[in-house]
Amino acid sequence: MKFPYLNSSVHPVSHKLAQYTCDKKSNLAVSADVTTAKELLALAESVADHIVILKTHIDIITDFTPDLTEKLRALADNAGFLIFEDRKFADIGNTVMHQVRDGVYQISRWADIINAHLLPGKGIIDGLKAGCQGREIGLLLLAQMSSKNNLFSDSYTKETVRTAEINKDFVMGFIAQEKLSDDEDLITMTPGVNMAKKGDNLGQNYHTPQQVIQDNGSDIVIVGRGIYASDDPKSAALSYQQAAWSALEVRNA
Ligand code: 5BU
Repeated sequence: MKFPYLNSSVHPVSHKLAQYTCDKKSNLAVSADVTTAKELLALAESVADHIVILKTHIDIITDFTPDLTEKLRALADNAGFLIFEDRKFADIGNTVMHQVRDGVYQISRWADIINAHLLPGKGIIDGLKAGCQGREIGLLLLAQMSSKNNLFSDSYTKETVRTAEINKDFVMGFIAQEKLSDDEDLITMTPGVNMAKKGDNLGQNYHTPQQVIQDNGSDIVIVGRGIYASDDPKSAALSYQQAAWSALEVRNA
């Protein structure tokens, strides 16, 4: 199995992710886009055995208290998955430093992975790094998006890749629709994955785990509604886990 990213140069969060991936035979992230603390905890518990990442949008939780992220943190450590807060930071360094560290959510106290647009320039990386002092956190840069008619140009994507490659002390990889860098230390995670639908009516585009992992060379599939909106999220998570893992095995054969 080649997914491991276990070179010594790899980001410590990627290293941990690779260990979970190999132990659990899973390259699945669940996007837990539910809106109450109770639903989020119940979903996390039901899919815990099948995932290596739980992706949150903590600001859509209507009844947030720090107790929620404490419980998620404990569950993640016990069940062996990482927490990725999909906040998509996009401001100047000083502002994102506060946004990741302070406010209601205090993201850097509990998340393992965060992400950002490089649009404001390199200062966003430095600001987030400053706000994440004291805990091991990996940053994913948004190099491509799944949505229809998005404004990512090829040159913007290329510049994002280049910037990731020279900031590997904090940047662990990309959110993208395909593998973009030859640097094996950088990991690619792909949202917009669903085995039953081609898209939604608000601009989302879907691909299958096979297309994303086997054909496009990504490492991790991120699945939201395909799992949490199904009648049985646990068995849906198992199906996506098996599909994404077989695709990875075929790719690496
Ligand atoms: P879905 O229910 O599987 O469509 O949810 C996809 C999730 O991934 C959702 O939380 C989005 O905010 C997130 N996402 C995405 O869909 N596409 C992107 O390019 C990025 C994030 Br970046």
